[in-house]
Amino acid sequence: LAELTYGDRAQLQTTHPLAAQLFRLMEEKKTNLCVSADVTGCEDLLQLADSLGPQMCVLKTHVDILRDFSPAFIQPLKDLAHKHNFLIFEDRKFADIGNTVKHQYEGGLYQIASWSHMVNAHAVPGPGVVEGLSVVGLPLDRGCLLIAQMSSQGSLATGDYTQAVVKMAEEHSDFVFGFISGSKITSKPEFLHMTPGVQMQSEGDGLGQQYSSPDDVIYKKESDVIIVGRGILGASDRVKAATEYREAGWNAYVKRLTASR
Ligand code: UP6
Repeated sequence: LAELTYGDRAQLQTTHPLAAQLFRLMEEKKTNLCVSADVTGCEDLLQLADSLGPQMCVLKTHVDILRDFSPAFIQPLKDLAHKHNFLIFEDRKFADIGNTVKHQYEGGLYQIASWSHMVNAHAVPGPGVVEGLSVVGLPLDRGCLLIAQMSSQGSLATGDYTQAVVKMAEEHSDFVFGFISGSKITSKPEFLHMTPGVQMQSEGDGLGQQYSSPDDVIYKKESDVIIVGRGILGASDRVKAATEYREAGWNAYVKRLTASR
């Protein structure tokens, strides 16, 4: 069966506008790179978003590691997402009862729902976590990824758990549009797979992280998006490194399409 392009999948995705937008922008911009902007200062993050913006489809944040977060940081970040045509993904990994995640998503210091196009959640609490988030996110046309597998050594998210996450996603496909996973875990083409733990130089970080190459992740494991943090952030020339990851990810995608034809 010939593999569908990101553009084909944008057209198939008729129920989730944000997912369709992401597939479309990946096709147009020719990138399946998500940069994990794990820096601890707002200025550094904005600088990163501006300089690497042209290379990526998604910018992933951990706002709670910013030492100088203030609400004034959000508008410039949104402006950069618009300028460079990327989506913002706050990697919050929600994991509480529906009523609590609703507050964590909408309120508090960070007001995540007001600026992050997409968020993610653990399925551990059961479907209430998705339902709580979607009360806030659906009216804003936001989207959610469920964490079905993790890149860290000894992760408990495997086997039957992963399968149960797929089922939960399918039952909430108005809001959930994909997965954090190491590989493709559903054949339904409207779902997107994003994979962290990607680096070309290293095999791990001594704290349980395990790395695979862009080619392994996109070509062999048939995921859709590579998430790269320290592979880019740790390079002496971050723009050059991001360009290399972008090309490696895209070439692996083209190779997968070609192999299926
Ligand atoms: N992340 C993982 N593995 C997962 C889920 N999320 O590494 O299973 C996140 C981390 C970090 C990024 O929180 O922000 O992806 C990976 O960064 P790195 O490329 O520097 O290892």
